[in-house]
Amino acid sequence: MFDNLKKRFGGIPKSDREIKLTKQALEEKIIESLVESDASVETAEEVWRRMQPALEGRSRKLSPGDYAGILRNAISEIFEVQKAATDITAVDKRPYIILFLGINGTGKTTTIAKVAKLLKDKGKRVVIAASDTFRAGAIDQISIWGERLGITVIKHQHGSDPSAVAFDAINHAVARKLDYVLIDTAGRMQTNKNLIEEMKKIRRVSKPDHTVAVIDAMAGQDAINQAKTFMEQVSFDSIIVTKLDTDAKGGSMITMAAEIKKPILYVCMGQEPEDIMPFSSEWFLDRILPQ
Ligand SMILES: Nc1nc2c(ncn2[C@@H]2O[C@H](COP(=O)(O)OP(=O)(O)O)[C@@H](O)[C@H]2O)c(=O)[nH]1
Ligand SMILES: [Mg+2]
Repeated sequence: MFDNLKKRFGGIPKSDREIKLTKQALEEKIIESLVESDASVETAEEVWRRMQPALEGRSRKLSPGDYAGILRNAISEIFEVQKAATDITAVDKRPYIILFLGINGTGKTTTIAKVAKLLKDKGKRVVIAASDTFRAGAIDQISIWGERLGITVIKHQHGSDPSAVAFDAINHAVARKLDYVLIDTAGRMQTNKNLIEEMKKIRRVSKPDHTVAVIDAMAGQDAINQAKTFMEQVSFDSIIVTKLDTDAKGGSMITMAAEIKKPILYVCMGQEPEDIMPFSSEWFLDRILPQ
């Protein structure tokens, strides 16, 4: 995981001798490492800019340890946005309604199964709204997860109004005093006006307590642009990043923090319900930086 970034960062000062790089050469190497690992140019420049106060006033010699520490602090600052993260597994309101948004195929449905299992394992009572009525097979897919996990899925027919499904699931939860309603939705391209309008309607009708954008780590820079466009149309509160078990390079996660400025709640690394874990920036930094 993130080997690309780690290798690049690790290769910057290969020895104490090499650390006598000119400032310009160091800048080039840092920015190149980040951009080659899917961070945006703006984010890479922000990391470099945040390194400046620590680099200024130092002698030209910098040990590899110093360099790693300065880089770590700069990226940590960008992840301060994590302080705003909500622990969605420990909330007071009941039912707590979570709406999941994202482009097609990013892993929304699988992520809902994972979050549902996480909640169930904590003793919470959950219902899922099969509000992806658009894609053929979507209702079956979420129903199979529901059966596997022992969680009720509220569904209507293929092609029916997704907002009505969400509405029914919420009523189901209220009547039975359930703890959570997780709303699955159809993947939509930010360019598809009808689907965006439909999304806004689901939001209006379901009045979610929390909206999660599910973003595929493999999508790189493109994923960030998608999320940004989403936010302009339908705002969201936090991010879940999927597919970290693939060869995602990791730079896009720094861009998410820097440019989307929403906390990453969980990361997913596989196709099974247990392949999810809470995100921590310390965990991430340990994986991308040389020790
Ligand atoms: N390797 C891997 N595959 C995932 C992960 N999350 C989802 N997938 C797969 O990605 C594909 C699309 O997932 P799905 O949940 O249907 O996406 P949706 O269209 O956003 O609902 C499926 O084949 C999932 O098994 C993950 O964390 N890692
Ligand atoms: Mg789906």
